[in-house]
Amino acid sequence: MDRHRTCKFVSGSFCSCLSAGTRVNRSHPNNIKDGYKLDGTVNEKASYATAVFVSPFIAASTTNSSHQAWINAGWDWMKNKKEGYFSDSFNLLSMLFISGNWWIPTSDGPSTEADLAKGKAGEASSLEGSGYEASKAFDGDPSTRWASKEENDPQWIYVNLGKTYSIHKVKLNWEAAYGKNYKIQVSNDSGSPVNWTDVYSKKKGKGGVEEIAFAAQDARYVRMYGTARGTSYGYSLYEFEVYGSDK
Ligand SMILES: [Ca+2]
Repeated sequence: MDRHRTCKFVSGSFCSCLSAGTRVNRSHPNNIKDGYKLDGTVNEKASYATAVFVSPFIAASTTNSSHQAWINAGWDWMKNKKEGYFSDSFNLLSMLFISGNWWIPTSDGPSTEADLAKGKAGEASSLEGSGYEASKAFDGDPSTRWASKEENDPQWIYVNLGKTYSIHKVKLNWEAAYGKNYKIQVSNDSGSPVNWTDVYSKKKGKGGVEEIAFAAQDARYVRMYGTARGTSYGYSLYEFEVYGSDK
């Protein structure tokens, strides 16, 4: 058994014991005291059900769906428990874990990467007018923007990265005139791009800043292809950033 499976087995067995109601806890989270001996009995000095001890048990119970009633009781217990910042922090962490409010960290955060599109040449299907050129979405300046002609679908904007990169993320910083439905596409054509491959499709987007990660793609050109606008105006991007690495 590998370590992960062993941990799951041990915590699962232990929590089955807890939720079934043993002499020690009598099947209520409040009966878990602040100390155990290795034989499973409660330390003589233990007297207080503190979240530091209780909440990790509740979290560990999520290894098996047969613990559901116990988890529910534990959740209510945690929700109503008020101690000091130390115990409350344990509760909060366990509740975040149990409710699935966490993500697996990756090494491709924006702070470690440079925007490959910054300063590169852009093209767009249309402009709302002078001052809203495609290049304004690739100038690294959050106060300038590209805007397409109003009331028209579809509309697009692409950047020419100058050579082929392996890309895995784009970041769109929308103005109030955002794209509701759009695709992110890549092309490796030489010269003016004609052949596009979809790498991502957005439905019912809400604008703002959208970070879009996808499996690594070879790309010389990267395009936002909008098919439905979020407002009656056009499409407008303050910035359209592209992240990846050299091939
Ligand atoms: Ca800009």
